[in-house]
Amino acid sequence: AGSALSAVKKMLIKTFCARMDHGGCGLLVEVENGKIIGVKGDPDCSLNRGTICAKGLAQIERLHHPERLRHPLRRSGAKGAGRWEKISWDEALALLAEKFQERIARDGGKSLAFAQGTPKGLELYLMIRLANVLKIPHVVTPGSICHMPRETAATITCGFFPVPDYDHPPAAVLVWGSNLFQTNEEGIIGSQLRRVLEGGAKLITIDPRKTALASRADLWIQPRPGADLALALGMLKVIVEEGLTDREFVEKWTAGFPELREHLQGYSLAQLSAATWVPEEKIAEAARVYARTRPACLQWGNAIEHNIHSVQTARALMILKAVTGNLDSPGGNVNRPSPPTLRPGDFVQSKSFPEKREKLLAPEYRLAAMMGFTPSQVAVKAILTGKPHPLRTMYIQGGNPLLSYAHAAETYSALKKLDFLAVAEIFLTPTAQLADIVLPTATNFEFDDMGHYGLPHGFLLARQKVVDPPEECRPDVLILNELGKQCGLEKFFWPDLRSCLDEVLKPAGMNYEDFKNAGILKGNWKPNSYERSGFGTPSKKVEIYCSRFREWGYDPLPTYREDFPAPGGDPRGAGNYPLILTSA
Ligand SMILES: Nc1nc2c(c(=O)[nH]1)N[C@H]1C(S)=C(S)[C@@H](COP(=O)(O)OP(=O)(O)OC[C@H]3O[C@@H](n4cnc5c(=O)[nH]c(N)nc54)[C@H](O)[C@@H]3O)O[C@H]1N2
Ligand SMILES: Nc1nc2c(c(=O)[nH]1)N[C@H]1C(S)=C(S)[C@@H](COP(=O)(O)OP(=O)(O)OC[C@H]3O[C@@H](n4cnc5c(=O)[nH]c(N)nc54)[C@H](O)[C@@H]3O)O[C@H]1N2
Ligand SMILES: [Mo]
Repeated sequence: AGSALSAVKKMLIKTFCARMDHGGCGLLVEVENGKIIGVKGDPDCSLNRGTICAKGLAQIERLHHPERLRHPLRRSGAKGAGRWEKISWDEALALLAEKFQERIARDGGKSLAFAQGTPKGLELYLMIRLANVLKIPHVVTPGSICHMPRETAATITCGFFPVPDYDHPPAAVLVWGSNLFQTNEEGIIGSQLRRVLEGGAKLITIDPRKTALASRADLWIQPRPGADLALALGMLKVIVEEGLTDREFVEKWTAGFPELREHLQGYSLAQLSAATWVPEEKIAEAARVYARTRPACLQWGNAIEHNIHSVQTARALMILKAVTGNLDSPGGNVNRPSPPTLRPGDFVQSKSFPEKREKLLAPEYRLAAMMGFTPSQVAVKAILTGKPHPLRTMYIQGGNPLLSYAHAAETYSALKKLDFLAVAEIFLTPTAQLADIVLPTATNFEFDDMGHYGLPHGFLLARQKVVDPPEECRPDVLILNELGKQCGLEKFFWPDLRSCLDEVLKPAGMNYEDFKNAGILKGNWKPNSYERSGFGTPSKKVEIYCSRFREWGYDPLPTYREDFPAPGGDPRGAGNYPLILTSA
């Protein structure tokens, strides 16, 4: 038995999780004869300290799944009929490059769009780079319901995206529309929060659903779905009117507090309570606990972005952090600078395409335009109506719009109406089933990657390769790199993936080998950075009152209106529509 065992080649490789969310857990991956046989949390990783979630554990099953795509495919029957023929990579890439160039020759590429779902690593940035150097303005993402409302609201209000600081443990945590234990949203690991709670921090949870977090909360607030803005205004009203603000910070570092005070006088707590279904005393209690317990951190989640006034809700929560003195102070929500790698703007070659903003499909969506993406529904409507102009060719990577966009029937008609659709996937999803060609991708553990490039949480993780991908599966980044070269843009692309990774790491004075050894690369964080240079806004202060919003015709202060569309036109959903649907 001993000699048989020694013939088996076993290895334990350290890497980081990716792709089922924004990633972050350090992992120990056990490999035997080139196959992954075990995955566990890395006890030495400072982020997860050995924990791992269900998604992390399911990776082996996912990588070895019998239904995984293993060959490039071309449709051989009608669209969606499920008949395919295998083609070679050379054929697939040549066809794709030809379809891109055909569009560019016809209308400058106006009718060509790229699309991605949840970003997973470097591949979204490479997609934007390819689009920019081809001068294609449309990169379609679900950003309008994921992350972008919070990012724009935060950037406009204080100049950075604040992240929870669980390292200097907060004494209270306000979890607002986040299901962190199951989702590890934005690379913040649920077990980081759990450790803080085990250390005795108070917990307030705001969620219509009794989540695991809600069941252990000191105070669980169960609002009417979508009423978060009214609830935030109610808490602000109590904090301001009971004098629970951090006076020194408000005086020195905020602009527009007097306007806020006056604005809040326009609401009664009774009215906000009716709008939110939360009793007045509970709104007041949540406000008092959050404002009086220092430091307190706000763990916000995706739920606040799944409603019609997401940016204003995020603005109200930004103001909540600021007036209580929890913005950029240890144990609150802090400004973690990125490590000194190649800046995303440089990586995507934004200077190759300065006129992008004018060419966007929907420049009237100013905040989306500011972030440079096309909201998904704008693209769907352009395909269906030809307005403001048609989209005819689409390349989708790492996304399944048929399931993840609103209005599946409309999305289905749109995808079917395209002249040409290519989908890069690991499975033949409902979206991929509507494609003209399908490209089988390699995925995490199967190539060198870094995570999560471009996410503003202040660190970068070396997601090193563990095993070879199935023979014909290729990483998205390599597909895009190859497409760029086939479109005659060699000078913007690399001989191989390592050269690309090395270029990103160069400003940090290292290459990918050094990075693998380091594991984590952190930005140089110092608390209260505003004391040195002010906040990154025109006034150098936290802009409670936002004059840029006023100029653009948006509410300069977060404003709740009774006439926001609600189910059945009745905020209580009475009459014909007694139920409210919400999703997690
Ligand atoms: N009703 C409802 N709709 C929602 C949401 C909700 O909560 N409720 N959430 C919204 C949010 S926040 C988001 S971000 C979107 C997500 O929208 P999508 O990203 O479109 O949805 P996913 O199902 O995550 O699709 C990701 C796809 O990527 C594939 N994939 C995994 N790894 C790789 C890889 O390495 N390369 C490639 N090419 N493919 C890969 C997976 O097989 C999967 O099919 O959905 C949004 N839509
Ligand atoms: N298992 C798993 N993990 C994932 C993903 C996945 O698809 N599956 N997707 C990843 C992605 S792309 C994202 S963006 C994140 C999202 O992760 P999270 O930010 O945690 O968001 P959700 O889980 O969609 O919703 C969080 C909570 O909001 C509650 N909620 C619903 N409606 C409302 C409301 O109106 N107000 C309030 N206050 N709460 C409400 C829900 O009950 C839920 O418990 O997860 C990432 N991680
Ligand atoms: Mo998301």
